[in-house]
Amino acid sequence: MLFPNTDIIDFQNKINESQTITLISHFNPDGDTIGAVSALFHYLKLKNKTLKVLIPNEYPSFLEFVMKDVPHIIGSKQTDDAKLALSETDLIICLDFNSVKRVGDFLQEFLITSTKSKVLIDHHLEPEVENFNLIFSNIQVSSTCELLYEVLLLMENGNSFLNPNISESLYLGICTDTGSFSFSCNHRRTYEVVADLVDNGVDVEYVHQIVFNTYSENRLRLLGFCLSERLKVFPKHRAAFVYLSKNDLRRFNYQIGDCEGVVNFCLSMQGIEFGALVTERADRVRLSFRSKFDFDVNLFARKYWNGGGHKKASGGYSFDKLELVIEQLTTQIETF
Ligand SMILES: [Mn+2]
Repeated sequence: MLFPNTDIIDFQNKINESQTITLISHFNPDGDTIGAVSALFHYLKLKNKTLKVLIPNEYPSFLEFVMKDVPHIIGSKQTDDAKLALSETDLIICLDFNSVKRVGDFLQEFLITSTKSKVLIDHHLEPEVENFNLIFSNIQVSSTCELLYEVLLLMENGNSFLNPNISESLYLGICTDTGSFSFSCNHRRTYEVVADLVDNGVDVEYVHQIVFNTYSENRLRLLGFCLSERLKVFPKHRAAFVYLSKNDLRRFNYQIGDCEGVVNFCLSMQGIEFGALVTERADRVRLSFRSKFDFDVNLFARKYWNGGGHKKASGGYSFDKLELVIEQLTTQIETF
């Protein structure tokens, strides 16, 4: 069994004793955190709970198809509602993050100081045990959605709890967090879970079209620009990165999510094992890292870039100027 029975019973009791439950995703939401929030929303709706869904900032539009039936609060826009969702609730369930920092600067204070019971369901390394009352953490699974499936299945004593909404949401998290089944998916169990989801209403081709084939013209041209004008390759060091300035983003009328996946193109080159994307944002420079094989980008992001994540996918940030960040990253690559 993945988790002790006592934890499952504890979670069940927490849900039973709560009338209002708040679900919260991480900042800069991806398919896994949104899929998990949406799946759990549909599951708890069947239990007649009053649900509040808190998304710290806007999610990319390709995730709208699972959120359209999920009433939600965007924390960065509806700040008062967001605070209320964390204070006037009986239970808070955090999905797909390991640290309260991941809900963003504005919300983390309210999440920490909220006296309500907090449950974490997540697959990132080293969850902050001190900040949660109950934790379901496993780093072997493909995604939080796969983990959530296991937790709900245990809660239901192995009986099916899936309907098309829950299945589609869980599938969304698994297919995005594995890059369409190309990484973090070496376990047989992932495919057993997916088989069950397909049996219960997922149209794989439809989800794939919606999630992966919905580039705007600007997004596609931005990708072309990244690869032809902003790609630096270090063949000797088996590394490559793409950088984008605020001006570059403006030129292509950047929308949230438009840089999704750009970093993976670095790794699509033969002989390149470390890839990064450096983007200049309003208040900081953001970095995402990817690796093939053994280089641990979680450690790398923790050590140098105020961040972390997984061994093969991580992120961080810096308050230095873009030029300086590029210089620092170049030096790091050349010294490794
Ligand atoms: Mn995830």
